Amino acid sequence: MTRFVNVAAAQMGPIAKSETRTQVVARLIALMREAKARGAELVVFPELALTTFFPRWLIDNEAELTQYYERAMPGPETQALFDEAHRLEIGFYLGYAELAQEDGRLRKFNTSILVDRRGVIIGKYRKVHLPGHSEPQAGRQHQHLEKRYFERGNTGFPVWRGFGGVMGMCLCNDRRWPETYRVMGLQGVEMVLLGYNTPFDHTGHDDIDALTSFHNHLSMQAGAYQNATWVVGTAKCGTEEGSKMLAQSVIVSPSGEIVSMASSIGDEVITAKADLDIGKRYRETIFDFARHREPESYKLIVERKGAMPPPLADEVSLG
Ligand code: CDV
Repeated sequence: MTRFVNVAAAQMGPIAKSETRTQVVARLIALMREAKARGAELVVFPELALTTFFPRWLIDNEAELTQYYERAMPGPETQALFDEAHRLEIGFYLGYAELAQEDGRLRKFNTSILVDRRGVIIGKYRKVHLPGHSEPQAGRQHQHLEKRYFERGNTGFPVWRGFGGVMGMCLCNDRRWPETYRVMGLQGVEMVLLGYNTPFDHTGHDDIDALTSFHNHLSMQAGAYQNATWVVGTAKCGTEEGSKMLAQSVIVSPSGEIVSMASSIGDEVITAKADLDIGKRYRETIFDFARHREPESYKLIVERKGAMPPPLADEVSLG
């Protein structure tokens, strides 16, 4: 029997610093209703979808900083989103900044959750690959201080059964790392959900930054194809507090093809009827990991001391 997931990516335009959680949640609910009206059973929201992208600023005042984090999920302002999901019988992925009391201290994570069609959280992921810096960089118009405001996630990359398949999550910069997809691929992931906030000026090198859009799709299409999985990538985009951020949210098939893409730089829902068995066909042929992967050979490379091969003798003498 063919297994379909009607999935939506709910791209968001900018969230102003002055917008309240209640206002943002109202936007999320409007997008959720549209996704449902278009037949979706699962809707994917962006990374840090409840606030403006605050790592662009140096915020020294702890009380000001912690306003951007959620102490509980659902909390007083986000409960309405869960209630609406339950009422509509639609699941969702949501990225947010998490403040957790753990190991006897307050810990900060860049987190996403997977919520089922009853409005129950069935999975939580904490971002592993944190980009940017822990100290502000001189000369930058916008900082990127994720390493200051979050700890590296401690969940690894688990997968969850849900929506008739095997679901995985990651967040933004994770999508650029092959290990992200492969760790989930080795667990049989069939659909990877991810949200992103990608400023166009993120490296400070004009030639690299000009390829922001290309690298976004390249990473997700390669991750999808090489791991026989659907990938749903949802942007928060547009010009947010003076920072231009990439849109082009996509739904990518295990073939590596983009089957749906946002065309605006604002709030927009895109959908696809995702056949999970497309992935199965790739996993049983070209990417049959059990038959074709060669982990012993990879181990030999990893065990060699240092990532670079030793210098050639003539290179040494020329030095
Ligand atoms: N939020 C992010 O993780 N953004 C990064 C940028 C800074 C490179 C990204 O990979 O899109």
